[in-house]
Amino acid sequence: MSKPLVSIVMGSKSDYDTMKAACDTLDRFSVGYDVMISSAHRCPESTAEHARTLKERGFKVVIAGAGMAAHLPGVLASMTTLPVIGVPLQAAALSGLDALLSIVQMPAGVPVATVAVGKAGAKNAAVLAVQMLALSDEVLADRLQKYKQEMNTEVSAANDELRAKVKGNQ
Ligand code: RP5
Repeated sequence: MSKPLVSIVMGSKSDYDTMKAACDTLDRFSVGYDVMISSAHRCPESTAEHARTLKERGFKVVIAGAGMAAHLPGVLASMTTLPVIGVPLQAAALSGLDALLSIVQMPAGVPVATVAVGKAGAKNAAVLAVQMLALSDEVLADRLQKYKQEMNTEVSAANDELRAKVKGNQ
């Protein structure tokens, strides 16, 4: 595993079940990461300290997951020049729509690359981070190519299986 290049931050321990998909995906690509809980609302000072020192500690990309009034990705983006990928999480009453709107609607000049709500988003955040890192890493670029090929093969096998099982297809 390489030194940590991706900082994964989430607002609460209740977010980990979903954000684990980002950790697992980075593991699959053998990309080093650091994972932590830090809340923009409940511990703003340490969140700011983390954001301001990301670059000097060697991180290249940030993945931030949060639910409800999900300010964490935007707050981190406001204090670093590293790219920040925001993962809206399903929490409480509004099933993630609240977090999605909060994360995606950043004001001009402070982007957060917002992915899908929930586990698909957490996984895609990791794949997107790998794609960013692969711009200057041929080994990672090769791994991404193989990953796409594997997805292609899986869909093709599922298609063959379905077509063999369902009578209507001749
Ligand atoms: C957000 O509030 C967290 O990201 C979490 O998704 C949500 C609820 O947090 P808990 O009350 O479960 O700690 O800050």
